[in-house]
Amino acid sequence: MLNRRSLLKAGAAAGVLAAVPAGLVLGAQPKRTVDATTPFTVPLKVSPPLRPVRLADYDLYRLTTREADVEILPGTTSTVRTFNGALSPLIVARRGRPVVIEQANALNVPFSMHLHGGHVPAQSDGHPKNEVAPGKSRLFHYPNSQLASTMWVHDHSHHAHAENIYRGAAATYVLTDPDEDRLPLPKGQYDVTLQLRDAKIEDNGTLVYDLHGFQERPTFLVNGSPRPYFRVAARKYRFRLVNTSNERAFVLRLGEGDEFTHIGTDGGLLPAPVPSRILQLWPAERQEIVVDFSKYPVGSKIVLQTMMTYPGEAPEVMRFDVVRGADDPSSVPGRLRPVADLGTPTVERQFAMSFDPQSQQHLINGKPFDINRVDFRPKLGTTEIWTIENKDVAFTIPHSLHPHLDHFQVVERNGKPAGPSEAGLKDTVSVMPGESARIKIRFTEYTGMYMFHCHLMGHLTMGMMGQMEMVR
Ligand SMILES: [Cu+2]
Repeated sequence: MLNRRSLLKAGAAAGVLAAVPAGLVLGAQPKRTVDATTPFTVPLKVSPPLRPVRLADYDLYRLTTREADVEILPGTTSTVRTFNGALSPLIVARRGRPVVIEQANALNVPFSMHLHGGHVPAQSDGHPKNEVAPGKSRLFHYPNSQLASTMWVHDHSHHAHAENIYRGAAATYVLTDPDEDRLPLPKGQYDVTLQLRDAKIEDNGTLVYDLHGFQERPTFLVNGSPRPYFRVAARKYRFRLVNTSNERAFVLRLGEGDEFTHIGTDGGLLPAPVPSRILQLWPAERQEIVVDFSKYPVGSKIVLQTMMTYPGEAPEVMRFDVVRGADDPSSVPGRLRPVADLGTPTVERQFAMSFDPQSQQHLINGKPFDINRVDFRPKLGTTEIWTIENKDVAFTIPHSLHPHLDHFQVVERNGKPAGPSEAGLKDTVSVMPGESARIKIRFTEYTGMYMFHCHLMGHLTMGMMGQMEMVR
Protein backbone atom coordinates (compact mmCIF):
# COMPACT_ATOMS: atom_id res chain seq x y z
CA MET A 1 0.00 0.00 0.00
CA LEU A 2 1.08 3.54 -0.57
CA ASN A 3 2.08 4.65 2.86
CA ARG A 4 3.09 8.27 2.84
CA ARG A 5 5.09 8.15 6.04
CA SER A 6 7.11 5.11 5.10
CA LEU A 7 7.63 6.50 1.63
CA LEU A 8 8.89 9.79 3.00
CA LYS A 9 11.26 7.87 5.21
CA ALA A 10 12.32 5.78 2.26
CA GLY A 11 12.99 8.92 0.30
CA ALA A 12 15.00 10.46 3.08
CA ALA A 13 17.07 7.29 3.38
CA ALA A 14 17.79 7.23 -0.31
CA GLY A 15 18.28 10.97 -0.50
CA VAL A 16 16.13 11.39 -3.57
CA LEU A 17 12.42 11.58 -2.83
CA ALA A 18 11.29 14.50 -0.77
CA ALA A 19 7.73 14.67 -2.05
CA VAL A 20 5.29 11.89 -2.65
CA PRO A 21 4.19 11.77 -6.25
CA ALA A 22 0.39 11.65 -6.08
CA GLY A 23 0.10 10.91 -9.76
CA LEU A 24 2.37 10.75 -12.70
CA VAL A 25 0.20 12.73 -15.08
CA LEU A 26 -2.94 14.77 -14.67
CA GLY A 27 -6.05 12.75 -15.22
CA ALA A 28 -9.27 11.44 -13.82
CA GLN A 29 -9.12 9.09 -10.84
CA PRO A 30 -8.38 5.74 -12.46
CA LYS A 31 -10.39 2.64 -11.83
CA ARG A 32 -8.43 0.14 -9.78
CA THR A 33 -7.20 -3.05 -11.33
CA VAL A 34 -6.36 -5.90 -9.02
CA ASP A 35 -3.67 -8.45 -9.71
CA ALA A 36 -5.36 -11.82 -9.31
CA THR A 37 -2.24 -13.95 -9.56
CA THR A 38 -1.02 -15.82 -6.50
CA PRO A 39 2.53 -14.69 -5.74
CA PHE A 40 5.53 -17.02 -5.73
CA THR A 41 3.95 -19.84 -7.77
CA VAL A 42 6.26 -19.62 -10.79
CA PRO A 43 10.05 -19.87 -10.81
CA LEU A 44 12.23 -17.00 -11.95
CA LYS A 45 13.50 -17.49 -15.48
CA VAL A 46 17.18 -16.71 -15.86
CA SER A 47 18.02 -16.28 -19.54
CA PRO A 48 21.33 -17.74 -20.68
CA PRO A 49 23.27 -15.24 -22.83
CA LEU A 50 22.31 -15.24 -26.52
CA ARG A 51 24.91 -16.98 -28.70
CA PRO A 52 26.48 -14.69 -31.29
CA VAL A 53 28.19 -15.59 -34.53
CA ARG A 54 31.84 -14.99 -33.68
CA LEU A 55 33.54 -13.22 -36.56
CA ALA A 56 37.14 -12.02 -36.69
CA ASP A 57 36.43 -8.45 -35.61
CA TYR A 58 33.08 -8.57 -33.86
CA ASP A 59 30.24 -10.65 -32.47
CA LEU A 60 27.18 -10.71 -34.72
CA TYR A 61 23.68 -11.13 -33.34
CA ARG A 62 20.62 -11.53 -35.51
CA LEU A 63 17.61 -10.21 -33.67
CA THR A 64 14.16 -10.41 -35.16
CA THR A 65 11.66 -8.10 -33.53
CA ARG A 66 8.43 -10.04 -33.68
CA GLU A 67 5.28 -11.00 -31.87
CA ALA A 68 5.22 -14.24 -29.89
CA ASP A 69 2.75 -16.09 -27.70
CA VAL A 70 4.31 -16.78 -24.32
CA GLU A 71 3.05 -18.03 -20.97
CA ILE A 72 3.10 -15.24 -18.40
CA LEU A 73 0.14 -16.06 -16.17
CA PRO A 74 0.17 -19.84 -15.55
CA GLY A 75 -2.09 -21.72 -17.96
CA THR A 76 -2.65 -18.79 -20.33
CA THR A 77 -0.78 -17.30 -23.24
CA SER A 78 -0.07 -13.64 -23.86
CA THR A 79 0.84 -12.11 -27.20
CA VAL A 80 3.92 -10.01 -26.63
CA ARG A 81 6.56 -8.21 -28.70
CA THR A 82 9.98 -9.77 -28.44
CA PHE A 83 13.50 -10.12 -29.72
CA ASN A 84 13.62 -13.63 -31.24
CA GLY A 85 10.47 -14.79 -29.47
CA ALA A 86 11.51 -14.55 -25.82
CA LEU A 87 11.01 -12.05 -23.02
CA SER A 88 14.06 -10.62 -21.23
CA PRO A 89 16.82 -11.99 -23.48
CA LEU A 90 20.39 -11.33 -22.38
CA ILE A 91 23.38 -10.22 -24.39
CA VAL A 92 26.78 -10.37 -22.70
CA ALA A 93 29.46 -8.30 -24.41
CA ARG A 94 33.10 -7.62 -23.64
CA ARG A 95 34.86 -4.26 -23.59
CA GLY A 96 37.03 -3.89 -26.68
CA ARG A 97 35.09 -6.50 -28.65
CA PRO A 98 32.47 -4.81 -30.87
CA VAL A 99 28.98 -6.16 -31.29
CA VAL A 100 26.97 -5.85 -34.48
CA ILE A 101 23.25 -6.49 -34.31
CA GLU A 102 21.32 -7.20 -37.45
CA GLN A 103 17.77 -6.30 -36.59
CA ALA A 104 14.99 -7.63 -38.82
CA ASN A 105 11.66 -6.03 -38.02
CA ALA A 106 8.83 -8.56 -38.30
CA LEU A 107 6.45 -6.39 -36.28
CA ASN A 108 3.72 -4.40 -38.01
CA VAL A 109 5.03 -1.19 -36.41
CA PRO A 110 8.33 0.66 -36.90
CA PHE A 111 11.13 -0.12 -34.50
CA SER A 112 14.29 1.87 -33.82
CA MET A 113 16.71 -0.07 -31.69
CA HIS A 114 18.50 1.89 -28.97
CA LEU A 115 21.20 0.62 -26.61
CA HIS A 116 20.30 2.52 -23.44
CA GLY A 117 23.57 3.55 -21.79
CA GLY A 118 25.58 2.79 -24.91
CA HIS A 119 28.39 5.01 -26.19
CA VAL A 120 27.65 4.39 -29.87
CA PRO A 121 27.83 6.26 -33.21
CA ALA A 122 24.78 8.36 -34.06
CA GLN A 123 23.83 6.08 -36.95
CA SER A 124 23.46 3.18 -34.48
CA ASP A 125 21.76 5.09 -31.69
CA GLY A 126 18.17 4.43 -32.74
CA HIS A 127 17.28 7.99 -33.69
CA PRO A 128 13.61 8.04 -34.79
CA LYS A 129 14.75 9.21 -38.24
CA ASN A 130 16.52 5.87 -38.62
CA GLU A 131 13.64 3.67 -37.58
CA VAL A 132 13.30 0.28 -39.22
CA ALA A 133 10.00 -0.12 -41.05
CA PRO A 134 8.03 -3.38 -40.87
CA GLY A 135 9.68 -5.98 -43.10
CA LYS A 136 12.99 -4.11 -43.22
CA SER A 137 16.29 -4.72 -41.46
CA ARG A 138 19.27 -2.65 -40.31
CA LEU A 139 22.72 -3.11 -38.80
CA PHE A 140 23.62 -1.57 -35.46
CA HIS A 141 27.27 -1.15 -34.46
CA TYR A 142 28.15 -1.14 -30.77
CA PRO A 143 31.89 -0.51 -30.28
CA ASN A 144 31.89 -1.51 -26.56
CA SER A 145 34.75 0.88 -25.84
CA GLN A 146 33.14 2.05 -22.58
CA LEU A 147 33.47 0.76 -19.01
CA ALA A 148 31.61 -2.34 -17.85
CA SER A 149 27.95 -1.72 -17.06
CA THR A 150 24.44 -3.11 -17.31
CA MET A 151 22.52 -1.62 -20.22
CA TRP A 152 19.37 -2.53 -22.07
CA VAL A 153 18.04 -2.48 -25.59
CA HIS A 154 14.65 -1.00 -26.47
CA ASP A 155 12.75 0.77 -29.21
CA HIS A 156 13.16 4.52 -29.81
CA SER A 157 10.84 5.02 -32.78
CA HIS A 158 8.79 8.03 -31.89
CA HIS A 159 5.19 7.18 -30.88
CA ALA A 160 5.54 3.36 -31.07
CA HIS A 161 8.31 3.15 -28.45
CA ALA A 162 6.17 3.22 -25.30
CA GLU A 163 3.96 0.41 -26.57
CA ASN A 164 6.85 -1.64 -27.96
CA ILE A 165 8.54 -1.57 -24.56
CA TYR A 166 5.28 -2.21 -22.71
CA ARG A 167 4.51 -5.20 -24.92
CA GLY A 168 7.79 -6.80 -23.95
CA ALA A 169 10.61 -5.86 -26.31
CA ALA A 170 13.44 -5.26 -23.82
CA ALA A 171 16.81 -7.02 -23.85
CA THR A 172 19.44 -6.73 -21.16
CA TYR A 173 22.95 -5.93 -22.41
CA VAL A 174 25.70 -6.63 -19.91
CA LEU A 175 29.14 -5.29 -20.76
CA THR A 176 32.01 -6.89 -18.87
CA ASP A 177 35.67 -5.87 -18.67
CA PRO A 178 38.97 -7.06 -17.11
CA ASP A 179 38.80 -4.43 -14.34
CA GLU A 180 35.59 -5.93 -13.05
CA ASP A 181 36.82 -9.49 -13.56
CA ARG A 182 39.68 -8.80 -11.17
CA LEU A 183 37.26 -7.93 -8.37
CA PRO A 184 36.09 -10.81 -6.15
CA LEU A 185 32.39 -10.03 -6.69
CA PRO A 186 29.94 -12.94 -7.21
CA LYS A 187 30.29 -14.34 -10.74
CA GLY A 188 28.77 -16.89 -13.10
CA GLN A 189 25.48 -18.34 -11.88
CA TYR A 190 25.66 -15.99 -8.89
CA ASP A 191 25.52 -12.90 -11.11
CA VAL A 192 21.86 -12.58 -12.09
CA THR A 193 19.99 -10.02 -14.17
CA LEU A 194 16.49 -9.07 -12.99
CA GLN A 195 14.27 -7.09 -15.35
CA LEU A 196 11.47 -5.53 -13.29
CA ARG A 197 8.29 -4.08 -14.72
CA ASP A 198 4.56 -3.77 -14.22
CA ALA A 199 1.73 -4.85 -16.51
CA LYS A 200 -2.01 -5.17 -16.87
CA ILE A 201 -2.85 -8.73 -17.86
CA GLU A 202 -6.42 -9.99 -18.07
CA ASP A 203 -7.33 -13.41 -16.65
CA ASN A 204 -7.23 -14.91 -20.16
CA GLY A 205 -3.65 -13.72 -20.60
CA THR A 206 -4.34 -10.63 -22.73
CA LEU A 207 -1.72 -7.95 -22.14
CA VAL A 208 -3.57 -4.63 -22.08
CA TYR A 209 -1.85 -1.40 -23.15
CA ASP A 210 -3.23 2.05 -22.45
CA LEU A 211 -0.93 5.07 -22.76
CA HIS A 212 -2.68 6.72 -19.80
CA GLY A 213 -3.21 3.54 -17.78
CA PHE A 214 -0.07 3.75 -15.67
CA GLN A 215 -2.00 3.30 -12.41
CA GLU A 216 -3.76 0.20 -13.69
CA ARG A 217 -0.80 -2.16 -14.09
CA PRO A 218 -0.85 -4.14 -10.85
CA THR A 219 1.01 -7.26 -12.01
CA PHE A 220 4.73 -7.10 -11.33
CA LEU A 221 6.91 -9.16 -13.65
CA VAL A 222 10.51 -10.20 -13.12
CA ASN A 223 12.18 -11.52 -16.28
CA GLY A 224 8.68 -11.95 -17.69
CA SER A 225 7.23 -13.98 -14.80
CA PRO A 226 4.62 -12.70 -12.33
CA ARG A 227 6.03 -12.33 -8.78
CA PRO A 228 8.32 -15.35 -9.18
CA TYR A 229 10.34 -17.24 -6.60
CA PHE A 230 14.05 -17.85 -7.03
CA ARG A 231 15.88 -20.73 -5.33
CA VAL A 232 19.20 -19.47 -4.03
CA ALA A 233 22.18 -20.86 -2.15
CA ALA A 234 23.16 -19.44 1.25
CA ARG A 235 25.91 -17.23 -0.17
CA LYS A 236 26.37 -13.87 -1.90
CA TYR A 237 24.66 -13.03 -5.20
CA ARG A 238 25.09 -10.05 -7.47
CA PHE A 239 21.79 -8.81 -8.85
CA ARG A 240 21.59 -6.42 -11.78
CA LEU A 241 18.19 -4.75 -11.55
CA VAL A 242 16.78 -3.13 -14.68
CA ASN A 243 13.48 -1.26 -14.63
CA THR A 244 11.86 -1.74 -18.04
CA SER A 245 8.48 -0.29 -16.97
CA ASN A 246 6.90 2.53 -18.88
CA GLU A 247 6.16 4.59 -15.74
CA ARG A 248 6.47 2.42 -12.62
CA ALA A 249 9.04 3.37 -10.01
CA PHE A 250 10.06 0.66 -7.58
CA VAL A 251 11.17 1.54 -4.05
CA LEU A 252 12.58 -1.82 -3.08
CA ARG A 253 12.93 -3.39 0.32
CA LEU A 254 14.22 -6.87 1.15
CA GLY A 255 12.62 -8.97 3.92
CA GLU A 256 11.99 -6.86 7.01
CA GLY A 257 14.17 -4.05 5.72
CA ASP A 258 17.27 -6.25 5.72
CA GLU A 259 20.62 -4.83 4.71
CA PHE A 260 22.15 -5.46 1.30
CA THR A 261 25.08 -3.83 -0.47
CA HIS A 262 24.55 -1.31 -3.24
CA ILE A 263 27.45 -1.67 -5.68
CA GLY A 264 26.44 -0.13 -8.99
CA THR A 265 24.16 2.13 -11.00
CA ASP A 266 23.46 2.91 -14.67
CA GLY A 267 27.08 3.38 -15.69
CA GLY A 268 28.54 0.48 -13.72
CA LEU A 269 30.18 0.10 -10.34
CA LEU A 270 30.05 2.78 -7.66
CA PRO A 271 33.38 4.10 -6.33
CA ALA A 272 32.67 2.21 -3.08
CA PRO A 273 29.92 -0.11 -1.85
CA VAL A 274 27.06 1.45 0.10
CA PRO A 275 25.25 -0.60 2.77
CA SER A 276 21.54 -0.04 2.05
CA ARG A 277 18.09 -1.08 3.16
CA ILE A 278 16.10 0.65 0.46
CA LEU A 279 16.65 1.01 -3.25
CA GLN A 280 14.91 3.25 -5.72
CA LEU A 281 14.60 2.06 -9.29
CA TRP A 282 12.97 4.52 -11.67
CA PRO A 283 12.05 3.67 -15.25
CA ALA A 284 15.10 2.77 -17.36
CA GLU A 285 17.46 2.92 -14.39
CA ARG A 286 19.76 0.10 -13.33
CA GLN A 287 20.88 -0.66 -9.82
CA GLU A 288 23.29 -3.40 -8.84
CA ILE A 289 23.30 -4.97 -5.41
CA VAL A 290 24.97 -7.83 -3.59
CA VAL A 291 22.74 -9.82 -1.24
CA ASP A 292 24.40 -12.18 1.22
CA PHE A 293 21.97 -15.03 1.81
CA SER A 294 24.42 -16.78 4.16
CA LYS A 295 22.92 -14.81 7.05
CA TYR A 296 19.61 -16.64 6.55
CA PRO A 297 19.11 -20.28 7.64
CA VAL A 298 18.46 -22.74 4.81
CA GLY A 299 14.68 -22.86 4.43
CA SER A 300 14.24 -19.07 4.75
CA LYS A 301 12.04 -17.24 2.28
CA ILE A 302 12.86 -13.56 1.79
CA VAL A 303 10.43 -11.31 -0.06
CA LEU A 304 11.52 -8.39 -2.21
CA GLN A 305 8.76 -5.79 -2.19
CA THR A 306 8.14 -2.27 -3.36
CA MET A 307 7.08 0.39 -0.90
CA MET A 308 5.50 2.56 -3.55
CA THR A 309 2.22 1.06 -4.72
CA TYR A 310 -1.15 2.39 -5.78
CA PRO A 311 -4.12 1.59 -3.53
CA GLY A 312 -5.17 -2.04 -3.82
CA GLU A 313 -1.89 -3.26 -5.23
CA ALA A 314 0.10 -6.08 -3.67
CA PRO A 315 3.66 -4.94 -2.86
CA GLU A 316 5.44 -8.25 -3.48
CA VAL A 317 7.86 -8.29 -6.42
CA MET A 318 9.57 -11.67 -5.99
CA ARG A 319 10.80 -14.10 -3.33
CA PHE A 320 14.21 -15.60 -2.64
CA ASP A 321 14.04 -19.13 -1.21
CA VAL A 322 17.28 -20.20 0.48
CA VAL A 323 17.42 -23.89 -0.36
CA ARG A 324 21.03 -25.00 0.11
CA GLY A 325 24.36 -24.11 1.61
CA ALA A 326 27.32 -23.23 -0.60
CA ASP A 327 30.96 -22.25 -0.51
CA ASP A 328 31.44 -18.58 -1.11
CA PRO A 329 34.81 -17.32 -2.30
CA SER A 330 33.26 -13.97 -3.31
CA SER A 331 33.43 -10.71 -1.41
CA VAL A 332 32.67 -7.03 -1.90
CA PRO A 333 35.88 -5.00 -1.82
CA GLY A 334 35.91 -1.60 -0.16
CA ARG A 335 36.87 0.10 -3.41
CA LEU A 336 35.11 -0.83 -6.61
CA ARG A 337 36.08 1.72 -9.26
CA PRO A 338 37.88 5.10 -9.21
CA VAL A 339 35.64 8.16 -9.49
CA ALA A 340 35.52 9.25 -13.13
CA ASP A 341 37.17 12.58 -13.93
CA LEU A 342 34.85 14.39 -16.32
CA GLY A 343 36.88 17.60 -16.32
CA THR A 344 36.11 21.22 -15.49
CA PRO A 345 32.77 22.50 -16.73
CA THR A 346 32.74 25.48 -19.09
CA VAL A 347 29.16 25.32 -20.37
CA GLU A 348 25.88 25.47 -18.42
CA ARG A 349 22.44 24.44 -19.61
CA GLN A 350 19.02 24.49 -18.00
CA PHE A 351 16.24 21.94 -18.45
CA ALA A 352 12.81 22.85 -17.08
CA MET A 353 10.45 19.87 -17.14
CA SER A 354 6.74 20.69 -17.08
CA PHE A 355 3.28 19.49 -18.03
CA ASP A 356 1.02 21.79 -20.06
CA PRO A 357 -2.62 21.04 -19.21
CA GLN A 358 -3.83 23.10 -22.17
CA SER A 359 -2.13 21.03 -24.84
CA GLN A 360 -1.86 17.89 -22.64
CA GLN A 361 1.81 17.77 -23.57
CA HIS A 362 4.92 17.29 -21.50
CA LEU A 363 7.53 19.94 -22.26
CA ILE A 364 11.24 20.59 -21.84
CA ASN A 365 11.98 24.32 -21.58
CA GLY A 366 8.42 25.03 -22.68
CA LYS A 367 8.66 23.06 -25.91
CA PRO A 368 7.43 19.66 -27.06
CA PHE A 369 9.61 17.46 -29.26
CA ASP A 370 10.05 18.59 -32.85
CA ILE A 371 12.10 16.30 -35.06
CA ASN A 372 13.02 19.30 -37.23
CA ARG A 373 14.45 21.35 -34.35
CA VAL A 374 17.95 20.98 -32.93
CA ASP A 375 17.85 22.21 -29.34
CA PHE A 376 21.58 22.73 -28.87
CA ARG A 377 24.96 21.63 -30.17
CA PRO A 378 27.43 20.33 -27.56
CA LYS A 379 31.08 20.50 -28.52
CA LEU A 380 32.76 17.11 -28.13
CA GLY A 381 35.27 17.06 -25.29
CA THR A 382 33.70 20.01 -23.46
CA THR A 383 32.47 19.48 -19.90
CA GLU A 384 28.98 20.80 -19.23
CA ILE A 385 26.79 21.31 -16.17
CA TRP A 386 23.09 20.70 -16.66
CA THR A 387 20.51 21.88 -14.17
CA ILE A 388 17.30 19.88 -14.37
CA GLU A 389 14.28 21.39 -12.68
CA ASN A 390 10.97 19.61 -12.24
CA LYS A 391 8.37 22.38 -12.38
CA ASP A 392 5.37 20.10 -11.88
CA VAL A 393 4.65 20.92 -8.27
CA ALA A 394 0.93 21.51 -8.85
CA PHE A 395 0.43 18.21 -10.65
CA THR A 396 3.02 16.33 -8.54
CA ILE A 397 4.50 14.63 -11.58
CA PRO A 398 7.96 13.06 -11.32
CA HIS A 399 10.24 13.29 -14.34
CA SER A 400 13.63 12.05 -15.37
CA LEU A 401 16.22 13.09 -17.90
CA HIS A 402 18.17 10.69 -20.06
CA PRO A 403 20.78 12.12 -22.44
CA HIS A 404 22.08 9.68 -25.03
CA LEU A 405 25.75 9.02 -25.92
CA ASP A 406 27.55 9.52 -22.60
CA HIS A 407 27.18 9.00 -18.89
CA PHE A 408 27.19 11.78 -16.32
CA GLN A 409 27.76 12.40 -12.63
CA VAL A 410 25.01 13.69 -10.36
CA VAL A 411 26.72 16.64 -8.70
CA GLU A 412 23.93 18.12 -6.60
CA ARG A 413 20.34 17.58 -5.60
CA ASN A 414 18.46 20.66 -4.43
CA GLY A 415 21.71 22.52 -3.95
CA LYS A 416 23.29 19.81 -1.79
CA PRO A 417 25.98 17.33 -2.83
CA ALA A 418 24.57 14.04 -4.10
CA GLY A 419 24.95 11.05 -1.78
CA PRO A 420 27.28 8.03 -2.06
CA SER A 421 24.59 5.92 -3.76
CA GLU A 422 24.76 8.34 -6.69
CA ALA A 423 28.53 8.72 -6.77
CA GLY A 424 28.98 6.53 -9.85
CA LEU A 425 28.18 7.19 -13.48
CA LYS A 426 24.53 7.58 -14.41
CA ASP A 427 22.57 7.98 -17.62
CA THR A 428 19.09 8.60 -16.26
CA VAL A 429 18.36 10.98 -13.39
CA SER A 430 14.95 11.21 -11.75
CA VAL A 431 13.80 14.51 -10.30
CA MET A 432 10.76 14.84 -8.04
CA PRO A 433 8.21 17.69 -8.34
CA GLY A 434 9.63 21.02 -7.21
CA GLU A 435 13.13 19.58 -7.00
CA SER A 436 16.28 20.01 -9.01
CA ALA A 437 19.42 18.09 -9.89
CA ARG A 438 22.71 19.25 -11.34
CA ILE A 439 24.69 16.85 -13.46
CA LYS A 440 28.15 17.03 -15.00
CA ILE A 441 28.46 15.57 -18.48
CA ARG A 442 31.05 15.46 -21.23
CA PHE A 443 30.24 14.13 -24.67
CA THR A 444 33.02 12.49 -26.61
CA GLU A 445 34.00 10.87 -29.87
CA TYR A 446 30.90 10.79 -32.08
CA THR A 447 29.34 13.68 -34.01
CA GLY A 448 25.71 13.69 -35.06
CA MET A 449 22.19 13.79 -33.69
CA TYR A 450 21.28 12.33 -30.30
CA MET A 451 18.17 12.50 -28.16
CA PHE A 452 17.60 13.64 -24.58
CA HIS A 453 14.29 12.97 -22.88
CA CYS A 454 12.23 12.03 -19.86
CA HIS A 455 12.18 8.23 -19.51
CA LEU A 456 8.64 7.99 -18.24
CA MET A 457 7.44 6.62 -21.55
CA GLY A 458 4.05 8.34 -21.47
CA HIS A 459 5.73 11.72 -20.98
CA LEU A 460 8.17 10.98 -23.76
CA THR A 461 5.33 10.02 -26.07
CA MET A 462 3.56 13.26 -25.16
CA GLY A 463 6.46 15.48 -26.16
CA MET A 464 9.11 15.37 -23.43
CA MET A 465 12.12 14.96 -25.70
CA GLY A 466 14.63 17.07 -27.55
CA GLN A 467 17.61 16.50 -29.77
CA MET A 468 21.18 17.70 -29.63
CA GLU A 469 23.76 17.63 -32.39
CA MET A 470 27.30 16.76 -31.33
CA VAL A 471 29.88 18.88 -33.10
CA ARG A 472 33.68 19.16 -33.12
CU1 LIG B 1 8.49 12.98 -17.30
